[in-house]
Formats: sequence, structure tokens, C-alpha cells
Amino acid sequence: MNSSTVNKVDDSGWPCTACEYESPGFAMLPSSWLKSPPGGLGTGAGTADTFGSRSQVKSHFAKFSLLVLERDYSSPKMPVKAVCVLSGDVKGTIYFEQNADSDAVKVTGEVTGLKAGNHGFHIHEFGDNTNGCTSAGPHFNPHGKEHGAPDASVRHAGDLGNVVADAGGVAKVDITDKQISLSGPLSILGRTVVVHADPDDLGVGGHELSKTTGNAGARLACGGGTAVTVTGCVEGLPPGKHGLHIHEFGDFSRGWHSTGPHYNPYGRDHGGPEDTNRHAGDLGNLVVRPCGMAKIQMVDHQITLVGEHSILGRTLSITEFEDDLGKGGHDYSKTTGNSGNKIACAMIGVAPEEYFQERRHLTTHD
Ligand SMILES: [Cu+2]
Ligand SMILES: [Zn+2]
Ligand SMILES: [Zn+2]
Repeated sequence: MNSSTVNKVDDSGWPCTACEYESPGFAMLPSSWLKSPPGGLGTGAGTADTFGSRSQVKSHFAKFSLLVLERDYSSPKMPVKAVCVLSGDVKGTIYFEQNADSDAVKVTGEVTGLKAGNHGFHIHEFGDNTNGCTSAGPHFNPHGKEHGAPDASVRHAGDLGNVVADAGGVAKVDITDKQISLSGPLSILGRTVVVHADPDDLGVGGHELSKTTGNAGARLACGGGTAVTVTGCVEGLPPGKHGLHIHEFGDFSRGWHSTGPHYNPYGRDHGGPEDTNRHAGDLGNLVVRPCGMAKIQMVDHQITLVGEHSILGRTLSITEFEDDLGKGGHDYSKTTGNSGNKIACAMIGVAPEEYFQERRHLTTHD
């Protein structure tokens, strides 16, 4: 596989680098996810690389290949990064970074809107926020131990201790932890970060809840799962903006009609990628340069590759018009963003690792 070549520069001075994908489009995920899926992949997650086309849109036929990654698989030395956005009355953003599988995880960030003092800070088992922070389940505890302090050997893997809020209610988070990981069986990807109302007594408070929760009280804020990075390259599109969506079904039996509506597991309205009230499948717009190419580089907090709301086996589409992100005031704004027909579709499946090694470089430079 040839590395990308700058073949022309469009009128904006942007280098148009060929995508150079020889096979039809895919949306794909490395096969290593099948070996140690953090949340368990459904049984439907087989190999799929399907591409649909319709003769009437041949002139706008798009070749595309999309990598859906939570890490850079082509280089095991690359740090793995994840982001978690906490929402509730208390807000915050927490960043996770790990240099190699066996290294400690660095946890940084800030939480605001807290009462001054200590607040329990944990990773809970499930990345499920359907019933608020409650559905996140108990502390993540893969070794079946009792609750404890972050530096104790007997602890839940998810026991990160306390964060300390100052008089202004702001807690700076700066933790280095060796029991959690961003890959393998101890991976916290797809789980939930919870900030509690009360201090975590680290298992030694003598309360009946000390050995299970540290008696840390109500769950004030939680962040479901972690971010999914989507990178890729599309060519052959009409210049301008085009909606990028995930549809519910990976069903091409009646062409693109059978892919169903935008993937919407939480029953919300259509919106923009930055909105909380959106379909999980609403990835916003692709910006296609005058030469017909677009590169995709985005981080999304609502889609996931694991668990029952995984996007695997669903369909990625590109539409003929700009997605108004729910704000256009048109009849279809709240359902499809009024972005017209699909002009390209591919099922999101699982691909051999080699695809990533060969193709990852195509998206790593601008
Ligand atoms: Cu907790
Ligand atoms: Zn615990
Ligand atoms: Zn939508």
C-alpha cells in the first residue's frame, strides 16, 4: 500500500491527498477488540465490509474508509487517551492517559459545583446512564475485593479515593493509578466515573457501607463511558457540507432504505454532535473541500464500540445536503437535520488488524 501522495492543491491551498483505498468503503474496527472487549461485544459483531451504491448517484459516488478507534493500534507505544465528561448539577471533564498496557494511568481534570471538602471519586462498573448515575452499577471490582483506599492492596479497581474541592467548589484532579487500565481485562473504557456527595472513608470508617462504597453518599455527577475517536478519509463527494450519521440497522437488503432511522437508543430529537439532546448517531457534518475530499477527525462522547448500544453492525451514511443540526426549523430538522438523501453508506464492522497498520497513516497528517 502506497503512502498518500499530494496529487493536487485545491483553490483554498489545501493539499488534496488521495485516499488511495483500492477496495470499496468500510467502516471498521480492529480485530483485537474481539480478544479483550472492555464491555463485551454482542454476538452479532462479526466481520463485515459492505458497501452500498445506487446507480442514480453514481456521479457522486463516494469511496470511503473510516477507522473507528479508541487507540492507535498501529503503534503499541503510543499513549492511549480517553476523555470523560461529567454531567449533573456538578460538572467536569476528566482525562485519562496511559503510555503502555502495564503503565499506571494518569487521571487529570477538574470538577466544579461541589461543596468544599472531600468527595468520593470512583469508576463504577457499567457505562449505562439510562437511569442517571444509578444505572452505572457498583464500583468496578474485577477481582472481587472489598472497598479500600487507592494505595491499599485490598480495594476495588475502581477505588480512586477522594477529590478535594476548594472553597469555590472546584476540585482539581491529579491522580496516578496502577490498578486501572485503558486496555485489556482491567480496562475502564466504557465504564462510568462517579463523583459523590460525601467523603469516601476508604473502607475504614466503621460504617456498614464502608467496605462496599466507602459510605460516600449520593452520586452527584457521572460520566458515561469514554470518547470514541473517529478518523478517516472520504473522496468523490460534491464540495460543501454533508451530514454524517449512524443509522440503526446494518441491513442492506432493500438498499439503503432498510438501514432505518438515525441510531437513537435514548429516544431523543435530532441534533448536533455537541448537543446532549441528539441521536447517538448524529455526527454532524463533513466538510468536503473543492477537490471532493474530506478528512474525518473527531472525538465523540455519545457513540460507543462496546455494550448494548454499540455502533458495530449499524450503518454509517453521508447525505447529499448539509445537516442543519436540528436548528433549521424545517419539518425534518428534528428527525434528520433535513439533510436529504444518503449518497454513501457502509456498515460498521470489524476488520483485520492489517488494515489499521496499512491505513492508519493516511489519517495522521493533515
Ligand atoms: Cu462511587
Ligand atoms: Zn469501592
Ligand atoms: Zn439524527
